[in-house]
Amino acid sequence: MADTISKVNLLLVSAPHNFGWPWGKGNFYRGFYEYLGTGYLAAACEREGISVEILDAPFRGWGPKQTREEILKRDFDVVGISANWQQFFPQTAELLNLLRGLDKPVLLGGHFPTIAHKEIMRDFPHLTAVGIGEAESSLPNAVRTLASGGNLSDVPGMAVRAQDRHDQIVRTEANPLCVDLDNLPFPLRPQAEMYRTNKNPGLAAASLLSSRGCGGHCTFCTIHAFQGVSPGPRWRARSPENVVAEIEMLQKDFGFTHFRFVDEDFFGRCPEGRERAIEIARLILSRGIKMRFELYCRADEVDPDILKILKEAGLEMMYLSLDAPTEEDIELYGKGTTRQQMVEAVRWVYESGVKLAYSFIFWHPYRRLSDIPKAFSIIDEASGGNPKVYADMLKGLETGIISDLIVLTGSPLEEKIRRDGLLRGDYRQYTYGFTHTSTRAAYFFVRGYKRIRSVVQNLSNTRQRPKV
Ligand code: B12
Ligand code: SF4
Repeated sequence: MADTISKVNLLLVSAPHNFGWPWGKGNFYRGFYEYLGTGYLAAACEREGISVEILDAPFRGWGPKQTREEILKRDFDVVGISANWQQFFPQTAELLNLLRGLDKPVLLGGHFPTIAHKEIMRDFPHLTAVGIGEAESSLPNAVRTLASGGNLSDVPGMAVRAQDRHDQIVRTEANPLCVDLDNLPFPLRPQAEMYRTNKNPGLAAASLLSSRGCGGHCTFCTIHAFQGVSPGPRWRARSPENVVAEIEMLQKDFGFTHFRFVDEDFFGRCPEGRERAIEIARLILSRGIKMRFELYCRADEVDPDILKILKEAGLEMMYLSLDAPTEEDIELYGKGTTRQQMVEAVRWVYESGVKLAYSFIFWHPYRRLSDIPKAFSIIDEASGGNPKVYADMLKGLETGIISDLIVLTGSPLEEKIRRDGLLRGDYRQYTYGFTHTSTRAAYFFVRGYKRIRSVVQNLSNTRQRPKV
């Protein structure tokens, strides 16, 4: 058996991305954040004796056609495609269509395929299966089963066509969520050198995932639809020792000095989570590790004391998902954060000297034009009315005021907007109407501006793209 296993080759592909620029044909987005899903899966498969090659299409800037060509150049038994983002699903769909007729099993996985597995299996009849949820335990099992000519209907965590039920799409029970994250092997990083030497210094970072899941309940988010497929606690964390051991390995083996925590909820919305964050900082300091890092966080988790020790340990930038610019939006988005917490979080990060970044989800179907002036009031209040501080704080705004609500399949907001008769499109990509006609006009005006701006940015990015 061991011999058979050692001969199994899995090709893991990160599906191509394109932000949908109006003149972006053939201009595929080069993912600047290192994606860890394929690395974790590759490490789990290798531990089971399966040999794995990773193709990182977003970083290479490959579109669906080129990705297909690269896939066909390789020798493999099973191809697994990682397609987390609903926003990028059009490119995944194109790739899947181009792979019709491939005489090897094709698996798909990630956030969006987990949530929309029924529709995807229906629309792509040549797809062998969709992996459901986190797949460190199910993927090796599936690959081994396929390579030995077996059927996936007995493998946990798969959506398959049941041959004994007229190819009806059925989902096998998913394994429980992995709680002991320290037991997972560190993700493989065959592209580490490319990320480390990215010509844009802000992007030359290694991603780190120190926890999984989130204790929040934002109504635009799909984290609970994704994780709800497997039993287990919603937030799970690695120990500080395990996180710091990975940092040390990344420094020693690859020379990384810049890191980005990509946790959905670094602090876990609980006292143990905050204590863990402090312990990570203490360990970095006590071991004399010289590093810079950045992280995302909710406004209700910012604390000046934790900020202080994290900054000493190298925290360089904190990205606050403020999301809701008005009281009504806090309610609509289910943020569970008060306006006061947002104001304080912005002020504390700014005063700590850590670089402040934040975003709002401004456009949504229920927006009133009279909300526009309110959008900046949180920042105004955080600045204490000081025009220089206000101007400085505004620099942290990431596309902010002009960013749209993306209605994600499986999110609580999808249901509400559908009930209100405002949802357009289908499970792949939704748009929506507005309840106020004046908002509609303003939205299209801003969208026109945004398009022009993205074309300008696109042109300058094209010039600055790293050679890979
Ligand atoms: C890095 C990142 C990005 C990077 C992408 C970089 C890259 N090179 O690809 C960037 C910054 C571009 C990005 C952008 C966006 N992102 Co983002 N991003 C992430 C983030 C923080 C980390 C991804 C990661 O490394 N995860 C760690 C791995 C281990 O987890 P995983 O991907 O889930 O993988 C597991 C399973 O999914 C499964 N699996 C994965 N692949 C496969 C393949 C097979 C074959 C199988 C069987 C299983 C399987 O097994 C894996 C191991 O357990 C996640 C949050 C998170 N922590 O996951 C959000 C996340 C993926 N992003 C999200 C969103 C919403 C966005 C944006 C839409 C945000 C916005 N409003 O603009 C944009 C999309 C672009 C756009 N505007 O059109 C959502 C996805 C929601 C959805 N349903 O689509 C997430 C989940 C965050 C959230 N909770 O809302 N993002
Ligand atoms: S805090 Fe982030 S990950 Fe958590 S529910 Fe809200 S949007 Fe989703």
